[in-house]
Amino acid sequence: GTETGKSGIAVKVPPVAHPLGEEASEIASNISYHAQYSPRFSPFKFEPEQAFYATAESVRDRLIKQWNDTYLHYHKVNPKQTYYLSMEYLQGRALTNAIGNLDIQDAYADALKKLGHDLENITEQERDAALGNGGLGRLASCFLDSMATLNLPAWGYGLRYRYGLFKQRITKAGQEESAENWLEKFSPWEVVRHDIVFPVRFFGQVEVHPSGSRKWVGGEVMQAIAYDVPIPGYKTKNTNSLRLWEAKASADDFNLFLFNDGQYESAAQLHSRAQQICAVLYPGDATEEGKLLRLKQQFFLCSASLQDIICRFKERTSGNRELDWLQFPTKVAVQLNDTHPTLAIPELMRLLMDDEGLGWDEAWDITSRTIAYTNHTVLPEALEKWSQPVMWKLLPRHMEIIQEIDKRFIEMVQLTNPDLENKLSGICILDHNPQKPVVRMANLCVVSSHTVNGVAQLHSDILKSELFADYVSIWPNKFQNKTNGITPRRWLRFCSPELSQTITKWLKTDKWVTDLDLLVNLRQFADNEGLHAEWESAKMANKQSLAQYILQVTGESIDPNTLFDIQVKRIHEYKRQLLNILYVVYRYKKLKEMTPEERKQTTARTVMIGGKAFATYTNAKRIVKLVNDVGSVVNTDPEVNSYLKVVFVPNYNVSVAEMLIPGSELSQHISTAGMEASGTSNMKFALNGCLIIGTLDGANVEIREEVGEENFFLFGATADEVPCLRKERVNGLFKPDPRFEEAKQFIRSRAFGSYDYNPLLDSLEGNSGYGRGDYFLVGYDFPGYLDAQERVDEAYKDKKRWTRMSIMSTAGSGKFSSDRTISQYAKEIWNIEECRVP
Ligand code: 4GP
Repeated sequence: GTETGKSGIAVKVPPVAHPLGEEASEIASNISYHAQYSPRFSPFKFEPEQAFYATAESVRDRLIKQWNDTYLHYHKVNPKQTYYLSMEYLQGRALTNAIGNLDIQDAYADALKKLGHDLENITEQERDAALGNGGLGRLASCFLDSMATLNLPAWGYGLRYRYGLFKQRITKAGQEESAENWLEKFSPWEVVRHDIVFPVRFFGQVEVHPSGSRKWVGGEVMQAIAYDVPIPGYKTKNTNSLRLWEAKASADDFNLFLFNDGQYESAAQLHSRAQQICAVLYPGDATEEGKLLRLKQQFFLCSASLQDIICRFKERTSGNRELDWLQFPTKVAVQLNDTHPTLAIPELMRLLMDDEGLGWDEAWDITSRTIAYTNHTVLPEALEKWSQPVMWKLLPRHMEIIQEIDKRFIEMVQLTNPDLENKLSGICILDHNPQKPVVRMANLCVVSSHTVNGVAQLHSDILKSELFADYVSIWPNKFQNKTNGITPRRWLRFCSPELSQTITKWLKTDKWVTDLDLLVNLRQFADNEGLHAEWESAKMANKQSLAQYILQVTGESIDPNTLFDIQVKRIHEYKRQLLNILYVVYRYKKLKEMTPEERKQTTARTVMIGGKAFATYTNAKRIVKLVNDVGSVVNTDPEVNSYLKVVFVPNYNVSVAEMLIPGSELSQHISTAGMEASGTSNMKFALNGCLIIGTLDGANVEIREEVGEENFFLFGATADEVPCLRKERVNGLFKPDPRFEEAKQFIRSRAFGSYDYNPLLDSLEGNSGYGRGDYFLVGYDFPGYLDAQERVDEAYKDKKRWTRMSIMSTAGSGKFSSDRTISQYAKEIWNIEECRVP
């Protein structure tokens, strides 16, 4: 073998043999093999990057065997299988996870050491697969991990975006975005399936045959080609698939004549249009541009996935002479991750009727028994509505089908629920508003799915009492709750090995990794000094690594003896990063007013805020800039900076989260009540022994119940108070707390540089130019938040008490394993069972 030394000159890699264990030496030779024979890089290079790819390929070799076995086993047993349709997956890095799930960490570490590398260092070479925006995408990835770990026959379907979520850089001007080219080199995890290709049509027209049957013809046809990513379960053979589609035009669509004529672009028109489809992840927030492209992406995912599902259904039941289509819902469950894949509904109807020759009633019965829908947000701007004219143009046959679904729904309501007659215009699917006729995707989902669920109890209650209230009287049993969860593998076992070891030692078992409820047994040691010492030392080690990381990416040195206070998530006004930074400003001002002696009595804090702002979301970008500007002043103020520091953590993503969360002590989940459907980072923080300051919103409610209210810093209006408070605010009936005014005034006085923050701060006034009159109730919640922050400071001064609270947080996090969530989906929505590979 050959390796490059520090000088960059090729050197001989020593032959691998003892004293490595058998497994480690086999691994080492496999890695060397890939470094030399997988033709990816020039030979004679074995720097960390090459070592990463070679290592990943060797891990993939192992996965492929069990992956194939899993496929064959499912094929043979032919169980009912779930297909999770999602436009987003935030997979992050895969190497640590794969090695950990295969339980070969030590052997890999040894093997790499022998080859002159360090496993940890190697894993950092991997680019994050960031094919999602935030919570919804990361949830999908946690779900995949649980499905495999629970040996469930369940696959994910998504799109293979060329560019994932943008990279964020912070400059003097604030956030700068650039393309995230995660496939710049290649992904060692994906396997292209050249034999899995389906045609997907756009545009065209509907042809009616004399028999009355209808067929969608013409338009343009793209090819969907499958790229599979293995999803290994933890310590099990079962390895599921995430199938990502990529679009391409077929060779016939290349016009050689035009090309030879020098018309290069026209020659390859369809090819370049195909490339656009999977070029970028849609930013997910409301923008006008790219609407048609986004719709194409959604349809592309739905059509390719359903053709594939149907194909598999036919293959697996081919023993039967005649296909019994009514068996379809007993073999297939399709879960829609929000409304983005709604077109799966009319597409399944179309495939069953137009291609398979079924009648409407049969097709409808099959479709509605197959599909279920999860709602992830009640924000009105996120509820998808597609223009009817655009839909008629792009998907004429689907629009006919949607029209028919709507017509039958209306007739059904008139017949069975005549009292809802006056509500019909709100609950039917097509909104015929002459100015802006649209298709309401959430309504289509509710009408067509057998089950609709929210993602935390409070959110599911709000769906039933508000957003979907009128449907509840039609279908009282259609609505469920499935409180979100997170995978304990990535979010504790692998990202915090020190704390994991401590937990395993005290519980005398590592079974908690797949049975997270076992964590409650930590409660009996909550006051044990021995555990306290180990707990504190594990947390301190994590804080030190985090400090190291912060120094490396921001140049700021932070003190691990201060309270590490973190808020990381997409920047959005409803998540109220502005409340956080306003309080920091207030705290800074008070520190300035204190005597040096008084300052010494305070709890020293390092406040870290991170997250990406959507590129055209002006206020979100202003918030990013404000955090950075406040940091520049506070961190360079010698009077104060040993008591308060403010760091903006750039380019927040899955691997940054894996660094931050283990080192956190306090984390902020402070959305306006009723607006955060669930939140999932709150679960990750709590699991890592981090205390939460938060509102009664989303899953916070359940976390507080589980960890105990004395271990949660609660503040703020409740969801049912919010509407009334908003009215009062707009009508000038609310008198803001002077401390809130003081904080805003301090920023308006340009204490943090010359940038004009007035437009941002005006959004917090009763009657602002923004027009929403502090819609997010920052002013109302400010005093309660201050009070909660004071309680945090007090608690932190008492180290014993804090450590106890930290242990209790972890101990109370069992419920938030995505294994629990997925088991509930499997039982209560999908009706699928474990299918373990022997
Ligand atoms: C998010 C919700 O905002 C978050 O509360 C929830 O935890 C997460 O889904 C998973 O259910 N929604 C989105 C989105 O990310 O794009 O709507």
